[in-house]
Amino acid sequence: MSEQSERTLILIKPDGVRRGLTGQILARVEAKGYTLTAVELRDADDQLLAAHYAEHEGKPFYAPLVEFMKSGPVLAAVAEGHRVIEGFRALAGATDPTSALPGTIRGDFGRDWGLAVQQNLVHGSDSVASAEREIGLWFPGR
Ligand code: DAT
Ligand code: MG
Repeated sequence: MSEQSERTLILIKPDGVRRGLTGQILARVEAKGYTLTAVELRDADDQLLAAHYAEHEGKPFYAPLVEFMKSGPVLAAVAEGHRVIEGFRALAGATDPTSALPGTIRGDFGRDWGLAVQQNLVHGSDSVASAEREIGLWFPGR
């Protein structure tokens, strides 16, 4: 019997790409046992980011967030496996990199730079509905 599959969208944000951490971050996803089924370096534009971050429109960190996400290439990936959505968010750690626990991606590699938006290295979908919506935005047709 094959495992019940679930998918999530992972983004390595421009800070992670700039700092040369893509390999180490993807290695953690693979070491945990999930399967990468798509990996692509992308330059995100306003239209894609507005759709991706629609839930945050109007918040004080929204404009800085979009500018940050356009500040360099983003590595977009799809990972698969039973409970991968919850599992990747556990690997990523808390949104605030200062309080993200050591052992997590944000806890080990991230810090607060005192900017208007947290630069916290990775994005991971937070529900099945978000994952399918976000995969459709970043990888149309997959
Ligand atoms: P997450 O990425 O953990 O799902 P989120 O969806 O609430 O967090 O927010 C999207 C991104 O916006 C987050 O990764 C970093 C930034 N952000 C969120 N809340 C913030 C805040 N209060 N101050 C600064 N940046 C924030
Ligand atoms: Mg989120």
